[in-house]
Amino acid sequence: MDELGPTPPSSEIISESHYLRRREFLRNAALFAATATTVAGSLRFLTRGRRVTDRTAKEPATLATLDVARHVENAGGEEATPERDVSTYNNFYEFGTDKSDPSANAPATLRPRPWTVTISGEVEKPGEVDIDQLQRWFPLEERVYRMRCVEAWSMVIPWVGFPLGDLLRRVGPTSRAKYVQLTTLLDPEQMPEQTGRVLDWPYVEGLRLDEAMHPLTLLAVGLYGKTLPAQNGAPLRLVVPWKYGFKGVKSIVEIRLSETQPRTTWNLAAPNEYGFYANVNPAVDHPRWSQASERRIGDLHRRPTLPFNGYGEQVASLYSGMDLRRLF
Ligand SMILES: Nc1nc2c(c(=O)[nH]1)N[C@H]1C(S)=C(S)[C@@H](COP(=O)(O)O)O[C@H]1N2
Ligand SMILES: [Mo]
Repeated sequence: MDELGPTPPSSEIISESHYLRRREFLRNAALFAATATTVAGSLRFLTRGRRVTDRTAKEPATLATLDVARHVENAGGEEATPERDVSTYNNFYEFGTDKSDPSANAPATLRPRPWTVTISGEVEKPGEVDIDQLQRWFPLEERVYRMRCVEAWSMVIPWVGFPLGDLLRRVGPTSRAKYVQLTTLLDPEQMPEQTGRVLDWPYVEGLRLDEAMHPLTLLAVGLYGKTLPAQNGAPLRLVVPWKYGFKGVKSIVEIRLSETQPRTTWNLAAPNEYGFYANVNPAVDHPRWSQASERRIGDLHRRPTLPFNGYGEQVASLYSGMDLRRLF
């Protein structure tokens, strides 16, 4: 939080992890041990003047420049949040619950190549595909989107990726397919906090099939014109710009189509706080804070939050006839 300049008033520093406080307290001993290890690691770094890694950890990959076929601006002309903030202020609990944990930890242990994505369930063509092959199936687009975290901060991010709908059309949903579930890697060696119980692992998210097919829904493989940094969910993550950020599941290994609504991590953890739909809605407060306004990272002042995060014209029709107050 400190790296971002002015510290917001403490009323704004609200975390999805608040509900976990008691569990975190119970885990304190374990956390303390983990911190001690990290500190020991940095000390070795300082004394030897170079990064010390264990045999399984890989040097952080240099992020390759991606060939982008077209550029779509979809953030109302607003300037993008600086790359440094996008890649150092993160939520990725598999690497720790502080905003600075993912960038400090993920590049050392997450190995985004080689990487296989499994496509399963109610599809005509199930199977496994290598991430590099998957990336070649579709022309990559740069999409500049607003991202609104449920914690009431937001950013503007230039993603690189392709529509999830293009992939779904390619594999062919069966007539029974009504939902899509996307699952993060489960591997405590690469994602050390999966040894703890801060959430039920692996992290899973889901969409209704029509939401998944919507042209705004993106599978991102990069940001700022380069391969995704580990901490942002390399090598493949979901971006649904009209929903709260927690829907944007990272480091995806499986995409499963189903007839019934899939379980989703935050909804399981705190069903009265995080819904399956989780559409950005300033009129429906989180039980513990207001969602009426937000702080754009880098701004001093809060701004009003827009219904559907400003994408209502494109997506509101998906929910016609449904009670929006219930779609939190
Ligand atoms: N696997 C996984 N995916 C995740 C999370 C997580 O903890 N684990 N955090 C979510 C939350 S709460 C947000 S706001 C976004 C943050 O994405 P960013 O760090 O790239 O900005 O990732 C989402 N995807
Ligand atoms: Mo979030």
